[in-house]
Amino acid sequence: MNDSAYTDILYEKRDGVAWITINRPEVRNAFRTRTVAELTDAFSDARWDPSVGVVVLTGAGDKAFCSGGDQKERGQGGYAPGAGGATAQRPMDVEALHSAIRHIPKPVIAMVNGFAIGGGHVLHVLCDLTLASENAVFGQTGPRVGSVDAGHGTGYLARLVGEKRAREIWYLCRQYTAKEALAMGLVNKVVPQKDLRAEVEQWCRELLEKSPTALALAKQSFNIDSEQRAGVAQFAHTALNLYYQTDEAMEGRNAFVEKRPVSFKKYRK
Ligand code: S0N
Repeated sequence: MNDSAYTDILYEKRDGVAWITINRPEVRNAFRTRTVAELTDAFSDARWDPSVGVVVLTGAGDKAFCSGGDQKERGQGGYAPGAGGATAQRPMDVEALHSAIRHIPKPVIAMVNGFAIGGGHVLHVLCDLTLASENAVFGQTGPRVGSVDAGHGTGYLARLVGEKRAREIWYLCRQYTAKEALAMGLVNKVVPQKDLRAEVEQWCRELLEKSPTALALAKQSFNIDSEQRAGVAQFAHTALNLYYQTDEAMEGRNAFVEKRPVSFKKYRK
C-alpha cells in the first residue's frame, strides 16, 4: 500500500521517528477493517526503513488514543471486509497488527492522549512503552459489547498487571484513570496533556542514541517469554469470529449502537 493512499491513519517519518496516528476522531479513533490494514502496512514500512529507529502510535485529537473495533462496521459474523484499494474484500486482521507491533525490532511507544478502550487498550498494552496524558482513560469493554480478545489481550495484560487485576479489568469493564494505570504498572509515565508530545519526543531522542542492535535483541528477548501466546492469539481470533456470529455477541454490539442498556441474562447457561 502506498502511504498516500491511507485514509484512516496519518503516517509521518521525521528525525528517526515514525509517527503513526489513527485519524478517526469522530468515532474516538475506533478502527475499522481498513484502519487495521493501514496500521499494519505502516508498521511494516517502519520495520524495513533504516532511517526509522522508534515508532510512536497515537490517536488524532485530544479525546482518544483508540476505542477499539468500530462497532458500526461490525455485523453478525464480525467486521465488514475492507472497502476499496489494497484492503478490498480482506477481513479485519487484528492479529496481524498485534504481530507487527510485537515483531518490529524497534521500540514502539504508545502515546495515549485520551481513551484507550477495548481493542484500543490492547494496542497500547502491546506497545513496548506507554506514555499517557493526565486525562487518559484505560479499560476493556469486551464482555459488555459481546467481544473478547482472548489472545494477547488477556494473557499479556496479566503479565503487566497480574492475574487478579487483569481479570478485574476484563470481567468488570470499568474505566481507570491515568493515575490508577500508573500505579498498576500499565503505563510508564503520566504527564499533563500539553506536555505529552514533548515528553514522547524526549524519550524518542534517548532511544535513538542507543545501539539499535542491542535494542532489537532486548525487545526480541523480552518477547520470547510471551511468544507462546502467539499461537493462542491465532486461535482466539478464530474463536472470536465464531462468537461474533451468535445472537449473544450481537446483543452487546446492538446495545452500544442503539445507546440502550445491554441484556445478556437469557444467554446464561
Ligand atoms: C470510548 C468511549 C468510552 C468514549 O465515550 P464518550 O467520550 O462518552 O464518547 P461517545 O459519545 O461514546 O462516542 C463518541 C462517538 O464515537 C462513537 N464511537 C465511540 N467508540 C466507538 C466504537 N468503538 N465504534 C464505533 N463508534 C464508536 C460513538 O458511537 C459516538 O458517535 P455518535 O455521536 O454518532 O453516537 C465510548 O465511546 C465507548 O465505550 N466506545 C466503545 C468501545 C468499545 O466497546 N470497543 C470495542 C471493544 N472490544 C473489546 O473490548 C474486545 C475485542 C477486541 O479487543 C477486539 C479484538 C479483535 C478485533 C476487534 C476488537 C474490538 O475492539 O472490537
